[in-house]
Amino acid sequence: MVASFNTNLVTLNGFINTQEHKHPEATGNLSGLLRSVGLAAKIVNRELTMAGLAEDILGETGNTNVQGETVKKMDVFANEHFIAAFRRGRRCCGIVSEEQDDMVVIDEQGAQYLVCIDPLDGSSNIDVNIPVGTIFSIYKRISKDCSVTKEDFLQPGTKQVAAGYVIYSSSTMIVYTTGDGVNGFTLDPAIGEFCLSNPDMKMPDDGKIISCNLSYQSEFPAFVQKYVHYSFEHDKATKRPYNLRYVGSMVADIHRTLLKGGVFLYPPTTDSPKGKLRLLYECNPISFIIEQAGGASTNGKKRILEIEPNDFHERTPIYCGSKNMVMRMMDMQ
Ligand code: P6P
Repeated sequence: MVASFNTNLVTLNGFINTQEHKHPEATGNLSGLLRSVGLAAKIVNRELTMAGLAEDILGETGNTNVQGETVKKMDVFANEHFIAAFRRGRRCCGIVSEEQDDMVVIDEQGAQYLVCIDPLDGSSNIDVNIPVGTIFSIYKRISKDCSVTKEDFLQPGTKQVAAGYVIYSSSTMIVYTTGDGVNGFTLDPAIGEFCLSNPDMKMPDDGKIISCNLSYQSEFPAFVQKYVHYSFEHDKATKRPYNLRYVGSMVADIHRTLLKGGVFLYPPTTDSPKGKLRLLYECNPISFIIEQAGGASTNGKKRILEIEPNDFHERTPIYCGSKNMVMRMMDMQ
């Protein structure tokens, strides 16, 4: 008998090419930008897997970022390598990064795309080997015949042309959408390729997991406290009590929610009255993914994607996940 081999390997670059060919008007520039994400993700992944052993890459830089948060050395490493990859790829005209106070203007004639990015979200968890992630959002510029402007970055999330995350965990994956569903690719380190492992990802309409930092429970809005209480009541018919799962690394919590269903909540707290998570490079890209996978994502009043941003680093409350669970929570307002 002739041995059969799995030859239908779909790599990230192959998938990007296939998606491009579905759109005759495509110029290939978005494809090039997505390939830059894949390259930078492999570079960051390599450094992270050695972080425990490499000289002087763990720990803190002694600096704080625009958020006033302690900057980890891996934050700086990831930020620099993603920005360098976008510059080398020559398809990007500007970047807003969690690690940069102001936007990075790239003088690339003809480049039509801009990127909002959290280069290494959850990096405070690196030293204890908890999964971390990169979150990215891609827009087309609206300004013309000039350098990229602040207004180019302050478009609502509905204008995103692509968004995704990299999760650096027991395996490293890229999950992204260009508005035509969500697909997940797992890095095969033996061949150095991200390979299609989770085609057409769909979030369950219901779930039994609530993901939230309950340390702040007493500070939550009344409807959220009511929902948390509802989650822990005993009722077999509605699969309650729900399980509480909270990693404290957004990409890890969102990835589990995408695969298993559930809700992820970061409500306003006393310390973060507008919520802790950032709109441009955390909540918008994650919300695009979640909606494309059939879930819901709101700030309690409107879809996250419909928020008109005013500032690069503005924050928002976020209630997202399985649509039936999010809707039930909103009905408690
Ligand atoms: P808390 C990590 O610092 C982060 O930005 C997200 O990845 C995560 O979801 C959240 O903050 C955790 O915040 O207040 O629960 O530690």
